[in-house]
Amino acid sequence: MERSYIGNLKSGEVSISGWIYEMRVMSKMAFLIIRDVTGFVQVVVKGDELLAQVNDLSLESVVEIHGEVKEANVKAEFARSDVELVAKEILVLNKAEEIPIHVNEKTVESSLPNRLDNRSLDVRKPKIKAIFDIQSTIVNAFREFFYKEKFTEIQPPGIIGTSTEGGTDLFKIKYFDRDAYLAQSPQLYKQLMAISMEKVFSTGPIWRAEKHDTSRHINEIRQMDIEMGFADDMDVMKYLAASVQFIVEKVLKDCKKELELLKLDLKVPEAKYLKYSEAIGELNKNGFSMKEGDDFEPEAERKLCELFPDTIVFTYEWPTEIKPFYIWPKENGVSGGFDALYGGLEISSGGQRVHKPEVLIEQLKSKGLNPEDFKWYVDAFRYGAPMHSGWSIGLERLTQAMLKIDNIREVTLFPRDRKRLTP
Ligand code: AMO
Repeated sequence: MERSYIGNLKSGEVSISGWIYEMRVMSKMAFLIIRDVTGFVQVVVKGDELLAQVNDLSLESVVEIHGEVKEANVKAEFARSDVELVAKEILVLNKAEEIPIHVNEKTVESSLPNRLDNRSLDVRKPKIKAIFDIQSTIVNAFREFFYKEKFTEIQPPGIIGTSTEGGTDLFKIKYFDRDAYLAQSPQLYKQLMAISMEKVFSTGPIWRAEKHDTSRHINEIRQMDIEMGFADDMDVMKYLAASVQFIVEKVLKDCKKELELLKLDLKVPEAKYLKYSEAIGELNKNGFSMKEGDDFEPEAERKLCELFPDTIVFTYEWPTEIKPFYIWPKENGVSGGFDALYGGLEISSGGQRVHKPEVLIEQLKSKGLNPEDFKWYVDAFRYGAPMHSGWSIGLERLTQAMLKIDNIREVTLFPRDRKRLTP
């Protein structure tokens, strides 16, 4: 018999396949809750032979069940409330051993390290799956938005010969007889494409050898980047606000069930644009004592988001000295660099770039870098490079901010941090 999905069951004889999420076995009857990708359904098991079979089963075993769909009034958590299945035949496709973490959310929660060690089981929980269903919608919506805006998706390299974001937090690897590094960002490559193709975007993993151990840092990050010719910092900040608003609208529309499961009241954010000096002024009015040239500590980022709730707070015209070499120096020590804060976190940074080789060489030197190491990059700007700007959103940070989740590892399928390299 052809497989039916649980979400589509209406009436008659069917065959379903899935995992055993819950089992209640009594002397004359058993109730199973079976899960597949479309939902949960209660299966009623009667008769000595079937009951003996169920007695030998375990949670999360994979089964195929043939039976009759009946109208019902089911009260089990997650399960379809309108129908149940009366079992006629149970085929055990793969019996599960005793599971190391709880999958059924009615039971005690397992610790995060334990859950991450068993991620394949962990995502079987509806609330955990909901996080990654929403994350999938986020990436898809990001792509959809920039396709609609006529950007080209590019595939920058993951192995690079020179640092892009400064030398300290690179993972060094052996590349045949040379040293190479894992890319910290698609930065230099997306710029080379923007000065030729004008509008580009990318999504992909990058690596940072930062020795942080916090709830918002990981060492392998998924970045969603754009880069755009003939655009300044304000132009791309507007794109950032519009794309995040589009992403949130899409999640609100397509992930209603998931948002409900996570008990989230998500709102489409507004955008607020503050010059760096204005942001410092706001913070100092609210008990901080910051001075020009200071970077924002996490408390300052949280405070700015508190002052402007449900808002993407842009801080722009950051001091040139604390922004990377590729950020355009405007006048009076102020740069074309910006950050975007949302839900208490920095979700993105970006800026207008240096598109003139002589300025680029000066900038590299002023940051203690050797222009010779960047020759291929600097030279590209000699052959007709328009002004250009861009940014990068950390996918995990955006998910964390939208879903109000404390630890970034919760929104990373297989986090890579200082201690964790498996699974
Ligand atoms: P930046 O280094 O600020 O800028 O990174 C951009 C965004 O990526 C995310 N991110 C991280 N998320 C979690 N853990 C980390 N260790 C981590 N590091 C970065 C954040 C951050 O805002 N090339 C520039 C961007 C540009 O100018 O276009 C860059 O990578 O959300």
